[in-house]
Amino acid sequence: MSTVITYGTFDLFHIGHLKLLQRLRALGDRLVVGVSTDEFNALKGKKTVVPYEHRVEIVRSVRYVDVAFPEQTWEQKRADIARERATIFAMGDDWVGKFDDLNDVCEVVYLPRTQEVSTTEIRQLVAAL
Ligand code: C2G
Repeated sequence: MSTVITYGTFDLFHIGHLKLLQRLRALGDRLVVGVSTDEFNALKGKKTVVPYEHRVEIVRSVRYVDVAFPEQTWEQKRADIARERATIFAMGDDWVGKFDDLNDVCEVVYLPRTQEVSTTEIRQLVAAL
């Protein structure tokens, strides 16, 4: 049983998020996802539109996701990896290199982002309506 673990805000859930989760699930038998809480996003300096409770429920409902849990700190990843017995930590490649320090406890993988879509672009398009 190989568990893949990833993290994200998943604000205004879009095809880029879906394609990432789909590809991550294909790397193992199980996919667990840490969804950034509103408080943690404030810490990241990231403004969100959709509240955490909705974002985590949407991620939890995606067919590729087995478990979704709150991401509240940068430091919780090692404990999460141990708890979930994750063998692969994976993110989109906008994070390439940022989590290589985890490679003593699991494989670290960065997958290409889906081009032409982002939460920021969606916000700009909606604002221009
Ligand atoms: N992503 C993607 N393609 C896009 C947009 C996002 O593959 N067009 C990926 C990102 O690379 C990331 C995941 O989808 O792996 C979630 O993206 P965000 O919600 O923007 O996540 P972020 O706010 O970067 O949070 O501790 C890690 C952080 O919590 C990551």
